[in-house]
Amino acid sequence: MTDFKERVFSGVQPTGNLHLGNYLGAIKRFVELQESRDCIYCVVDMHALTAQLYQPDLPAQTREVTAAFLACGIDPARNIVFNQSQVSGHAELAWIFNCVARMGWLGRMTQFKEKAGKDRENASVGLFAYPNLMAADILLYRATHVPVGEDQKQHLELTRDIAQKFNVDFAEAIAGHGHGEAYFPLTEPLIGGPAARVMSLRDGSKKMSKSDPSDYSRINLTDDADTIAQKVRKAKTDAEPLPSEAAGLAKRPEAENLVGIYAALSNREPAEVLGEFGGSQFSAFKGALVDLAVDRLGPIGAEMKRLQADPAHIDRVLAEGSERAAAIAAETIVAVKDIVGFVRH
Ligand code: AQP
Repeated sequence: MTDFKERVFSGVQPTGNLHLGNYLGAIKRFVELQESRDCIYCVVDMHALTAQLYQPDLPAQTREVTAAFLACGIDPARNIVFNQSQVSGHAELAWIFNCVARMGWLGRMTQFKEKAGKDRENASVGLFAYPNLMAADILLYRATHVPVGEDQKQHLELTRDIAQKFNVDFAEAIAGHGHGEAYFPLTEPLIGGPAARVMSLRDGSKKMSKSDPSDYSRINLTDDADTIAQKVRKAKTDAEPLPSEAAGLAKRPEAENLVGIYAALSNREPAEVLGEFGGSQFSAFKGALVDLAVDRLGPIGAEMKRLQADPAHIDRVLAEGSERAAAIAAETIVAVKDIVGFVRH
């Protein structure tokens, strides 16, 4: 099998309201991975159009996600930080993947079903084809690992299906152009930990989400200490005290969610958290969670605001990152055009 250089890629949509789920499920893990891997982190602005076409705040939201990356500790000198629309290879490869992926594959995507809702006829073609663009984002850099939240698992499986079909259907051309047995890696998702799926603070059966109409359902990265405290205190819970062991969280989604958030913020396992708080009432546990959340998120929110006050600096980071990303992307696009059979002049 072809050996691929280890490379991490992941993205976040600039659709506003960056929240604790985005941080614990994705950005915090991006920061950890930069210690050991070659990483590319992207603000996926083209994806942002799939849900709502005209977004006057898109530039500010793009800078907000970039500021969050930097404020959380991603170093743009060691990693590549850029916005998707500035590297044309994403759109070029996505078109080829539109022709690789099958309608049936995309029709099974649960995120499309959820986001399109009952009015499917009115959903944009972009929302339907979103997973193909996501596969292009990842495979343009022939990334081997993608840290994401649990909600993206199915899209990662589709990315592997696309890579596999491309490798098989073009096997002769791939070998003929000197790329060995496979041109694209079968990318591994990196999903895990106690916060792979952070749930809404108002309803333990729904994931915490940017688009939830209730601001009390999520903790935003820019919330101040008072707002965080209010949201945690109002978070839905049940009447029982916390159990002493993780098995006792079964069928208690709200308790499980708050314990998972505490564990992820303190870099511990839920069992250890319950070792400390088992038997406590929620009022006491919520107090400790407020202190921890304010301690961890306060500096991030403050640094985001500081960075956002200097948009020119953020734009320079994105411009430099886009140039470095484009250099890697160009190699893939040249190779893919050769493999597919487009005549180059
Ligand atoms: N609730 C969550 N728990 C853990 N991880 C999460 N992620 C999102 N929500 C949670 C992860 O954050 C990364 C960036 O997500 P995105 O920008 O692609 O947006 P999304 O997955 O569509 O989720 P949002 O933020 O909730 O937006 P909407 O409301 O539009 O659905 C991804 O790695 C994602 O897994």
